[in-house]
Amino acid sequence: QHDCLVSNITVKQDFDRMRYQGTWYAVAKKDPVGLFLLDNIVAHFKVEEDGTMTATATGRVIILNNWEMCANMFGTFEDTIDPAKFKMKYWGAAAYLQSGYDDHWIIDTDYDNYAIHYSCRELDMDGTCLDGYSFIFSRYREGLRPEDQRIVTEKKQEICFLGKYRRVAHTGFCDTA
Ligand code: FEN
Repeated sequence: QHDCLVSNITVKQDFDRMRYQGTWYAVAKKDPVGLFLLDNIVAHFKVEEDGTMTATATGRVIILNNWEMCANMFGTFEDTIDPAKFKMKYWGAAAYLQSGYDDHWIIDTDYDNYAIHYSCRELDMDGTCLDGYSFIFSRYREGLRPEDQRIVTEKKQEICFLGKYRRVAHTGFCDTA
């Protein structure tokens, strides 16, 4: 269970995309290699009429010449045989934002308070994750309840990212943009 093999990581059983809809505030993140969102990260998940899950995300970025911007990102999710494992195609509203195609796994959620997201971009030769990212989401921008923190810490260990997270500040920077 704690061998750090990506193939052994367990995800939310019977993931219900309908209950996952709505706003999620990133309260902590583990960054991947390369360009990413800095802070003030808020995601909105939606299930379209055809059943497809989509999401938008905003977050602060610093582009060339130290320009602070709010990045508006879009994602569409492709289903896999596991209801909690998706492939996410993502792109930015602005041309300078990188686009990509990532795994998007929901490790755990209670739908009403917390969610643990995981994405491994590159597998190491031993089957562990060489480059990946993860978000801890909360329904409340103030953060997680103490009782959820315990679960989250346990899951961070399971995905072998414990100690690699940074708190995500919410200063209101992207609230009007
Ligand atoms: C997620 C929630 C569901 C929707 C989406 C999510 C993922 C977002 C990603 C964002 C990547 C941002 C990048 C920024 C960038 C999981 C939160 C979509 C994966 C790549 C810069 C910074 C500086 C610069 C140019 C670009 O490109 N940032 O000069």
